Amino acid sequence: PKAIHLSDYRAPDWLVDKVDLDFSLHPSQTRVTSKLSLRRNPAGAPGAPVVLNGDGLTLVRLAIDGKPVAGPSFEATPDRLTLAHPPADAFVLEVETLVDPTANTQLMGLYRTSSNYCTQCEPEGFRRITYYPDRPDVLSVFTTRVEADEAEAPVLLGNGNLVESGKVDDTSRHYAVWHDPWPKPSYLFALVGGRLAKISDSFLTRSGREVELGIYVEHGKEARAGYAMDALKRSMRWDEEAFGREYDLDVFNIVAVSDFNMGAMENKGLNVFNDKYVLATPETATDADYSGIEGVIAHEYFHNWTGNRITCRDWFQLCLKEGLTVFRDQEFSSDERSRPVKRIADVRALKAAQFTEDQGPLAHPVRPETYREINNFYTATVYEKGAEVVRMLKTLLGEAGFRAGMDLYFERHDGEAATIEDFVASFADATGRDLSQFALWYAQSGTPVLTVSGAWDAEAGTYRLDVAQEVPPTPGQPTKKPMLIPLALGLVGPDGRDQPLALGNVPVENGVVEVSEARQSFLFTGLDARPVPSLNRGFSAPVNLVSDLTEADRVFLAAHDADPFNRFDAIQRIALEMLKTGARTGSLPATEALVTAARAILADTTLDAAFKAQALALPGEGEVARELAKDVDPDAVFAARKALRIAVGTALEGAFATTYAAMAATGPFSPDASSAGRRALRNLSLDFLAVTGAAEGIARAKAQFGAADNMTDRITALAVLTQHEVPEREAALQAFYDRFERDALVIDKWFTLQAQIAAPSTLERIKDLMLHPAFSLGNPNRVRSLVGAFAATNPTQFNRADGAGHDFVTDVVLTLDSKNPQVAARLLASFKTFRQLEPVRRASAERALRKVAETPGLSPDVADIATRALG
Ligand code: B3K
Ligand code: ZN
Repeated sequence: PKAIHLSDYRAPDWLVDKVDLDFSLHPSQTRVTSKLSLRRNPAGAPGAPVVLNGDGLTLVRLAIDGKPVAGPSFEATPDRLTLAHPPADAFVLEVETLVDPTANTQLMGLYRTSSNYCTQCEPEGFRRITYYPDRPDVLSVFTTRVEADEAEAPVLLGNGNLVESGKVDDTSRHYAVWHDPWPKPSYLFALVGGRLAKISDSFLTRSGREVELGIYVEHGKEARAGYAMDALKRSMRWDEEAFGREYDLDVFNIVAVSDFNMGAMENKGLNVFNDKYVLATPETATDADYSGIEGVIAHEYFHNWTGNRITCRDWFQLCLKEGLTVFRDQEFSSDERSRPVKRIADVRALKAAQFTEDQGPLAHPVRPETYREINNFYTATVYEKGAEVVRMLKTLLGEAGFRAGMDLYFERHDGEAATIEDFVASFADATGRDLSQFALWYAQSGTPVLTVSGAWDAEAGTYRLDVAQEVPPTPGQPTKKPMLIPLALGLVGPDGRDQPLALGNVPVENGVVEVSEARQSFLFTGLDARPVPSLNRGFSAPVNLVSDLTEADRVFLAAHDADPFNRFDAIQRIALEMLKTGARTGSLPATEALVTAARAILADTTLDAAFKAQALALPGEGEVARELAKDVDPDAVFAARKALRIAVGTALEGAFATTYAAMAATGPFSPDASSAGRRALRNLSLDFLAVTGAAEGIARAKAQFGAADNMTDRITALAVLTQHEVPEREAALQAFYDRFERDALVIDKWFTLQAQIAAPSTLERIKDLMLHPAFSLGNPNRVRSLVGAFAATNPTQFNRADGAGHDFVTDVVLTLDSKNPQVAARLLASFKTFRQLEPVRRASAERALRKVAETPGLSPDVADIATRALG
């Protein structure tokens, strides 16, 4: 496919004032009739033809202003409908198409899942349903009639409010008519039909509007949707309080389906969810699942304002809705749970996914300027880095300035399809601040490196911080300009307390200095003792920080820093340096510093359990590899990490045993953050206590596995057992399977644990599991749990030196590509770090990628990833 460039954007030539859709649902021949009220756009090209997008469509009938049209006045291909000479500047075009939802394995457009009907239209799926100007800047008022056999689909849902429903005379069919008064682009269209159970609730908005809430699930799963409903109501309240945003329809429905390409979709008034992000009970869902559900429910709900009421002008602006909405869901979860712990978890995820993306061949700006396949740009950069950019705006403008900017953005652009320029201008205009340098965060890819060193002048009582910034070259961007980087910091005195922060005797507001030049010095005054700088507090900017802090400074910060994020970061950095040395040289350096810091954190009664669990979880193999950056041998990384875990586990055995006992549950299960934190710390202790594989640790894990009353405790015990080559492993895996075999979402966890075993036998095990009746290549959750988890989280086996891991994954990609190109492309993107590997493994990855790239008939999705990865 050819490249699309942001600079080529043109306003649409035709607008759609309203659209009336009629669906007659049928398993293989669904009839779609659409009536478009088309009007020439005064801002479009004069005299332009009507060109509507299609994708694999079969045209049945065409009429203009009620009169059938034939012959040369139009041209219809599966991918396009063209009226070269439209009759007038406004007319009604009626189009009838036939689609086959059962044959739709891409899960884009109208498809079937567990024999129900559902749709996914973002970004370009609506064109697989009917001919339409399928672009986000064409907003229209949709009315949708859905008709189906009543026995096959007793539930019929659409966007907006239900206006009418009934039986179709003398037939077994019935219908429902839904009307959405809010103009929207086609990507927000949805319909659902099927046999579904409903849980109901209601929400009273702050202005007194009663909203009917429904969550639809497969029959028998109603009891599992309660937590999602609770999260929805809390989200609705929070958006009113934190952003002044109220819900705007009489109904809000969520449908959980088991076949879905991503997490969920924010269709207006009718969110469709991967059931993984809806269904939870203590027996089947982990604490991570609960927080994932809360986060995704909130995210999709928040899109109602940031995404739906204000949408994107074009797909280059994707971060306008995604980065902003991720920021909003992060803030929600921070308010509902522990803010520092949420921040730590978010930064861990950012580094694991986005920093690696930025460092490899798939790096792109938060707002890309060119793409071949937009589906490949729903990335950690657009989402997570996009959220970081919004967070930095808030840091720079302060709470009040940020809120004023958001308010102005909503006021100016409600009902519009907006751009990043519109967004940034709202903040600039609301606060009077020039944000032109800041806007580079949207345009320049790559993670800035901030190199910092300090100079203490005892006589003057000053501390000079010299800062240099550099953004490394990335694909298409060899050189960069200096960025505006909000650097939150503190100067920690010998007593562990923050010393006053003043530049030239002027106090630094909010503890944030602004780095804006390539090289810059900050002279802090009025100090009585040499401070230890605590830099980039709260991870105020998404940068790689290189500082001259010593290991001793870090032990000090880990114990005393007033900023919890940096206490976490200090101990992680101590561990990371040890792991890097261990991986490079084959032997670990002295580990006392880490043991000392870890012991102090474990013993600190002022810290909550969730924080301790985060601080003591050693950096992952992926993070070590990313820090090493080149010639990475995953086996050496694994060995170093294993050795360090053993060193810490052995040195702190007593403390971990005490913690394990102290963190035992005191009452019935509750998914709240503090109970989850206790479980996390207890399970971390369990892992360290078993790390040598000695009998006592294994026995403890086995006992916990058998006795657990919740999935978190059960699955972590199983995870501990699977890491060790012990007889208890296979027995526990079998017991787990027998217990949960009817529950696909739980069996996904079973697939993942086995895919993560760092042993040469894993590849064969995965190939066997692909033949297991519980596995299906057609279901994205299954593919991600088994093959995706292998490629993304088992670096030693995916990158086997003999190349078998690489070949296996690319074979799966090629098989999957003809069924579901989006999921195939996502899987192939796990090669994004291959250039950092040592030469043998790098060559094997490159060979595997080339084989993909040279395969004829690839989807645009897979072809795009293969080409860019090889770049
Ligand atoms: N907006 C959807 C993502 C659609 C992805 C299409 N490939 C979910 C979300 O971010 O809320
Ligand atoms: Zn989103």
